[in-house]
Amino acid sequence: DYMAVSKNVSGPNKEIIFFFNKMANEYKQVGESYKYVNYRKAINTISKLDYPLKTYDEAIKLPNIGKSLALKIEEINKTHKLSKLFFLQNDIKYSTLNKFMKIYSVGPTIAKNWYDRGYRTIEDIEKKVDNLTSNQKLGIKYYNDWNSKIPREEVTQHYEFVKNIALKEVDSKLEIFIMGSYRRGLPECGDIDILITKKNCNDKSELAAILSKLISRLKSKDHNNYIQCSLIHSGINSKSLKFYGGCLINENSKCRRIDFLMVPYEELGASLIYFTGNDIFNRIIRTIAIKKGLNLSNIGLTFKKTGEKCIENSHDEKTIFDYLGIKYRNPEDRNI
Ligand code: DCP
Ligand code: MG
Ligand code: MN
Repeated sequence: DYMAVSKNVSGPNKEIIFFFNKMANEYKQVGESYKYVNYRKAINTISKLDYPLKTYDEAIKLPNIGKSLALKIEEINKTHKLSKLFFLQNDIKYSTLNKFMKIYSVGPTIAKNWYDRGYRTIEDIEKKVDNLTSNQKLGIKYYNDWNSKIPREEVTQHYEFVKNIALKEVDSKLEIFIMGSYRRGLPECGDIDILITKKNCNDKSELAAILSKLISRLKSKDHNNYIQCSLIHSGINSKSLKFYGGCLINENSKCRRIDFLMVPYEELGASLIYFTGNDIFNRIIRTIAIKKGLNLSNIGLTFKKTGEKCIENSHDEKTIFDYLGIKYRNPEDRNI
């Protein structure tokens, strides 16, 4: 099987999975993607076991588990703690970098530079950094809001709200999907991911105009300035048509991060796969494609050698799974 799924978060190894999840998230947060992926792969291995994993010797034999992770498994079983996690969470440098990287549009290089200049708090950054980009300023303004998870029910409200306006005020032939962690069925989401296409329309300039119109409707007073700020609005000259920003569903709510992706109808299938994720699932399915001499991207499936399309119109996901020779997987089973 190309990836039996980690449903066993309550299974016999839930404590190990709990700690490994925390480690993965720590590393993801500071941009150490190699370690992040290693932890996710280990979690995937461990969650498939139907017996409790106890010792180093048992653990080291498993796929995706090397010496360092096997040692940690034994430590968790013996002490019900993980010293490395405790260390990361209490290390001043590490936790400061982590804090800075939670500002939208701040990566490891900038965070480290600020740390080396002696800055330690968000207030330091606000007062002492004089070359903040406008996105970083928004990241600071909405620091708490954008670092809070959104309950699933609220994401549903946003989706219904946006869909209604798009269909009634922009174009009734639009197809609007809610993507990301929401489509994978998770109870809370980091942001709101919306995918839009127009049935049988592959004309990029028409799609760009539709996206601009939708965003301006959503910014308007008629809708209580639902969209409060813009981070990225990329148009016809860029690889993909997208808008990233902040939005407010009602006065009592927090400002939420929202990502719109507008795609040609022929790219819908590949876009659905890409934008559903999760990121690890995307890596796995792309690796499967590569092994078959194919290249899967968010725009479609192509032959690696010639770059030609494998499927003329790929507006559904199943066609792509079929072509790759793998069983279709429901979005809820893509939480790897
Ligand atoms: N994606 C990806 N690689 C990235 C970023 C995104 O493959 N570096 C894809 C997979 C993600 C999807 O886009 O699932 C949406 O991206 P998000 O960052 O919004 O992630 P999720 O919606 O999965 O999680 P969250 O609840 O944190 O938003
Ligand atoms: Mg998301
Ligand atoms: Mn997103």
